[in-house]
Amino acid sequence: MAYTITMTKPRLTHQQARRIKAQRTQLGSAEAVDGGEMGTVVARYGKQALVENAEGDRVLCHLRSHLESPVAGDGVIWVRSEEAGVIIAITERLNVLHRPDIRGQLRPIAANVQLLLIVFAPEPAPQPNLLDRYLVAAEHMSVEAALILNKADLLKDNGLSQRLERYATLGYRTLTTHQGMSDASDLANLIRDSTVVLVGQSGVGKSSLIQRLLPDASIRVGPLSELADKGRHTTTTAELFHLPNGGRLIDSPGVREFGLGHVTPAEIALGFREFSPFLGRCRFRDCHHEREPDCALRAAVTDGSISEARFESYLQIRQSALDAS
Ligand SMILES: Nc1nc2c(ncn2[C@@H]2O[C@H](COP(=O)(O)OP(=O)(O)OP(=O)(O)O)[C@@H](O)[C@H]2O)c(=O)[nH]1
Ligand SMILES: [Mg+2]
Ligand SMILES: [Zn+2]
Repeated sequence: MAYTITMTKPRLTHQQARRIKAQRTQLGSAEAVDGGEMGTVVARYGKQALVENAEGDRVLCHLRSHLESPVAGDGVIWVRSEEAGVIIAITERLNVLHRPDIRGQLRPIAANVQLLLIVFAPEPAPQPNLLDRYLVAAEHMSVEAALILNKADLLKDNGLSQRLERYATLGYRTLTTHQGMSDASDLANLIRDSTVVLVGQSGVGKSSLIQRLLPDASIRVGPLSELADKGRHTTTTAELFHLPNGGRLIDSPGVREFGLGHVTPAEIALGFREFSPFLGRCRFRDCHHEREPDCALRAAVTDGSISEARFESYLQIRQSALDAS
């Protein structure tokens, strides 16, 4: 299923976007906007959203049906009502991350993200091409991506460390870690003061990573045998957490299946950053990089500039995108 990105070009800072929003609300009434307060969506619970104001106070807000669905990380304008609040406008998004719900329908889950932290682990082992799919998504979203090999205490000689190393060679920031490591400064350094969303398969330890940074946060992690869902405290809704230094972490529910919807072969190729020197250099403009003569990409694989594993991964992702369309 798909984990896709829609993006508006990130030309504005979040603050600029908020300011401009005052002129361009979905409400269309500057007066009502003036009466509202700025806030950030911390989490969505069905038809309500937990909104945090500038002072850090949290209010459960109702949504207006004509508004786009607000998600964690969204800037909103809300007004107080009797016992709760009402969201009256959403600020223009810099970007938004989507994932499929249980019926396979794409839903937005996080907005205004600056770093996609792709978490993987020895258990559950990464699905084929999963990391590359996330990297295509990040590139497509114009968001930096970094990779975390978590649960390193479970590492066996299964090539995962080498895989992480290959991504580091491509210029991605990487980190190997596990929950037994008391020092979380490497993790904090990766995040600094940016807004980060953690993505990856269910059970790789995304929520556990947040818990290491924020031991006091009420975050649900770990096995709970009486629960039906294989005993996991699986994350069910994206939720935003603040770090003491200003960083913001959005935990997201893990995926079992993962695919990229609505992405063209050309966009997929752009998601493989080491391909870029070779793109557009094949003999045929519409080269599929399969059997065509004078294919610059395949030549780069032959001379070792592009790894065979990544090229295979590209072909597979492209094929599944074509199959899905
Ligand atoms: N051995 C080991 N287990 C870990 C580590 N980190 C987390 N776990 C365990 O892995 C299980 C899943 O951890 P979570 O943090 O809930 O995983 P998640 O990625 O948030 O999963 P979803 O919310 O379903 O997407 C829990 O039982 C954790 O205790 C680690 O570094 N080493
Ligand atoms: Mg979780
Ligand atoms: Zn080619």
